[in-house]
Amino acid sequence: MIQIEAHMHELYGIPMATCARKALHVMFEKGADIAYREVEREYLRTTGFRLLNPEGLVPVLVTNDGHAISESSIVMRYIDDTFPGPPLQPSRPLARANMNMWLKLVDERYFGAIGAITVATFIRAILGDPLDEAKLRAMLDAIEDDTARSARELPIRLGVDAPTVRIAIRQLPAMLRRMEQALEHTRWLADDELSLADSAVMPLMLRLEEFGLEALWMDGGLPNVDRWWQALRAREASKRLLDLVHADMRAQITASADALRTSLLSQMHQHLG
Ligand SMILES: N[C@@H](CCC(=O)N[C@@H](CS)C(=O)NCC(=O)O)C(=O)O
Repeated sequence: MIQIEAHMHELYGIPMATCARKALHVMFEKGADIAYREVEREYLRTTGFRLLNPEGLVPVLVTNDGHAISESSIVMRYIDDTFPGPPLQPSRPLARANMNMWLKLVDERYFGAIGAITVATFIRAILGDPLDEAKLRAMLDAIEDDTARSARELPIRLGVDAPTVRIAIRQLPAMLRRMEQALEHTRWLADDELSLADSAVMPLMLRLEEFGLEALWMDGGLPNVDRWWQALRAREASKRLLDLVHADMRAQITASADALRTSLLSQMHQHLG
């Protein structure tokens, strides 16, 4: 049962979820006084949580005066807008446009790509072999949005042969190439100062690392991405985010990609060109 402390912002997440990590990273970068409420996936189905977000998804930020804000990019902007600390949305129009472009790409393309691979490996493994149909039904029934529901089902049934995974195998190398190019001109993704763009991409890179796919940028082919990742990972905010890793879940995520890693790496390397 969640105990709500009065007069304190609260950020809801589930363990190691990519979109919750976006908001958490911003919260840590800002040093924002927000309580992190980590709940289990099942809690997202409760009436109480649906009152906070009818979509049943995290992250949700509940403000100290009781307003609930969802959608990771909106939560990130809200935290940056309302808390003191270094601004994470550049004021220079071009840098701000760059940042907005990264947020859009992550929301509309790259989050779905990493999600497809996560579902085809880790979530598929959770549902067992042979597939636990009742558990799958319950998981799908809990997804409010029709598009998100059908995006979930196919990679569970087909694994890496699902069309969305085939697309992800092209999109994630495209993301890395785009990062490499951007980082030729600026120290961080959107600007010479860290911005929300870096916090938005960070959890996707963490997930690639959790899958054991870091050779994609570490083999010398993407030196700017490698430098950026080392610098980002070394930040205090990133360390605090990594403190929230569940070692057993991380091991499960990595293991779920074991049999596929060589093939994923070789296909993605081809798309890196
Ligand atoms: N567009 C939303 C996506 C939110 C979303 O899909 N959240 C996932 C975690 S990354 C979730 O809550 N999943 C619930 C589940 O897997 O049952 C955002 O960026 O916040």
